[in-house]
Formats: sequence, structure tokens, C-alpha cells
Amino acid sequence: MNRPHSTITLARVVSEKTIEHTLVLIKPDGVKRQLVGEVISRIEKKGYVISGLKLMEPSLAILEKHYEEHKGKHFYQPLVDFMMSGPIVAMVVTGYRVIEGFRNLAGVTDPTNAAPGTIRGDLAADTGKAVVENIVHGSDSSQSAAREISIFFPDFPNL
Ligand code: DAT
Ligand code: MG
Repeated sequence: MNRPHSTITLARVVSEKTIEHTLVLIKPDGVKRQLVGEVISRIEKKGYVISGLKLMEPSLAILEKHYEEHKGKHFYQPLVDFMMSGPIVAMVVTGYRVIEGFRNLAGVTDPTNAAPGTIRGDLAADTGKAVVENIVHGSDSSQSAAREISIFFPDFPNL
């Protein structure tokens, strides 16, 4: 059969798709504002599965590990302080292409620029603080997801 090369390439990519896990955090602003149900509802309505979930107050050690890529940046200390300002909800969310998919549900980092329809675009605004408070965290790559899940859910299987 004489199929165009692009069709064959697409078919190969699709057949190689694997299920992914991502780390989602509902940050202290989301918990304080009672948006836990709203965020989980958006994740579930999209079709993703909650595979792990806990309400917790993360230690400094956990947050230093989680945010190590931002160490030295001007917002690092305000970010760590903010994340210790109240309970958070940590989740493992599972689905095909969920890492990219959840980042799209969340919207871009700056809530002023996050598109309406996204979690950050609908529910957060820049309030002029040293750290942007934007309701949720989502892992940005499969490497980050594996690393971050092992920090928050050390017993999570099969990573
Ligand atoms: P994201 O959470 O979209 O992956 P990030 O990893 O670059 O964004 O930054 C982590 C968090 O730090 C982000 O959710 C909000 C805060 N932040 C990022 N850039 C900032 C900035 N320029 N000023 C203030 N806070 C910032
Ligand atoms: Mg990030």
C-alpha cells in the first residue's frame, strides 16, 4: 500500500502513546479559597483519573527539593514561604498525555495572561505580591513528573 510518509509517522507516534502520571498541587491560595472541589472537578471532567490524593502541610525540605530549579531566582523565597502558608492538596493525576493536558487546563503561569477557561485564567489574578499565586502546580515534563511524584508520593508504584 502506498501511504504518504506523514500518515505512517503519525500512526507510529499514536501507537507509542503511553499512559502518564503528573503531579498536581492545589496551592495554599486554592485551599484557602475553597477551590479544591472546583479544581478536582475540572480534572475529572476532562477525563483524567486521580490516582493519589492527600491534604498536607509540606515541610521546608520537601519544598526545597520540589522547587530546586528555581533556587536563586528573585521569587524563590517568597514562593517557598507562600507554599508553607497553609495546607495544600497533592495529587497524582493519570491519563494519556496528562502532563501536557493538565498544563493546558491550568493555563500559563501568569494568571493575568492565562486564557479564560483555564484554572488560572478563571480563578486567579495577579495581586501584586512578590510571588505569583496561581492556584495550581503541574509537572512540566515526564522527567519532572517522575521526580516530583517521588518527592510527594514516595510509595507511588511504577514510575
Ligand atoms: P509554573 O508553575 O507555571 O510551572 P514556574 O515553574 O516557572 O511556573 O514557577 C513556579 C511558580 O513560581 C509559579 O507557579 C509562580 C511563581 N513564579 C514564577 N515566575 C514568577 C515571577 N517572575 N514572579 C513571581 N512569581 C513567579
Ligand atoms: Mg514549573
